[in-house]
Amino acid sequence: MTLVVSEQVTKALQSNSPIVALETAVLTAGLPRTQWNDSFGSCPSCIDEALPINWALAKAMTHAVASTGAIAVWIGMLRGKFIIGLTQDELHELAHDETATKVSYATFANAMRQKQSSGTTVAATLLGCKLANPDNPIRVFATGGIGGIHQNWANRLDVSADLTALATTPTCVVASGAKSILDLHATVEALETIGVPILGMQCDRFPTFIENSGALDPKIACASSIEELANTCNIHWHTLHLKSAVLAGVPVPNTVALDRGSLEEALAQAEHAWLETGMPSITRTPYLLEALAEITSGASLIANIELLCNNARIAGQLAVTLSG
Ligand code: PSU
Ligand code: MN
Repeated sequence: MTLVVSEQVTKALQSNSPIVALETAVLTAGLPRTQWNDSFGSCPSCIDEALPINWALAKAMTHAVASTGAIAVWIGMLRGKFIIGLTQDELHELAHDETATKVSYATFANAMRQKQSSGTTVAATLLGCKLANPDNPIRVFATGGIGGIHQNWANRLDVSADLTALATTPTCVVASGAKSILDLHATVEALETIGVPILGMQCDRFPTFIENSGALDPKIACASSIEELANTCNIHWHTLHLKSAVLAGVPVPNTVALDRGSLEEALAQAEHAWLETGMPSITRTPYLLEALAEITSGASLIANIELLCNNARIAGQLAVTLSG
């Protein structure tokens, strides 16, 4: 058996208890495995500075979900097993495994055959939400930012399989939009094409991950409360019987947001440097995230951590509302 659904998840789905899926690519490929370093600035209060940053974040997101009364369900691949509902020990092993990178739809089967351990992207985690129970999938999933259509797509087509998964999985993804390293207008257009409603949480511009959105960012519909978001989800899936995802866009908390546009030049340089490496496209996002942390002397890391914890909490509230 290479697919494992934990008993807790099976029971929670049967009893319609609130649960929130969490992706592990953010742990294996999105954040450092080193401890907090004071050169980054002061450590966000939601994480334990004595632990490796990615592991501290895993604990903090679990706590943020639990604080709402929902259950955190980590999804990932450990030694070739696709596990929906990793135990604390399994999650610890994955977060500390230096060989673990990220798997998405296209790389999953091969990595599984080779019994690798790997974090799952939004796409692969959405697959887990569906496989947990095809008749009654996990309905809420929290992450930092979704993948989408990369810039300069006319020269080199690079479209994340996250979009493929969002088109075919009836789960609400709670995320801070997508990184400005993507072509955000093209990404939002593609989400419209594949039938994914986007609702900004008390905002009407597509959130741009760790940056404040600006007037030129894509305009989206606004939800003023969790209840409004939950109602839209219910209508989308249960009245209209649509099978696509709903995307909830939560802006990065104001106190840690970076100024929109301030990263543009540095990102263009990092993008260019990545192209020169000749590495496969799956390494593009992790490479750019690492470069960003360096360029911003840690400010991007602080914003990333804070938004991940905030999104986990809001996803927990949504799960509680949907199950009520
Ligand atoms: N956004 C982040 N950090 C990340 C990712 C996105 O801020 O680590 C990851 C997510 O797991 C997302 C994936 O699903 O990158 C998209 O990768 P790709 O473009 O290779 O599909
Ligand atoms: Mn890609």
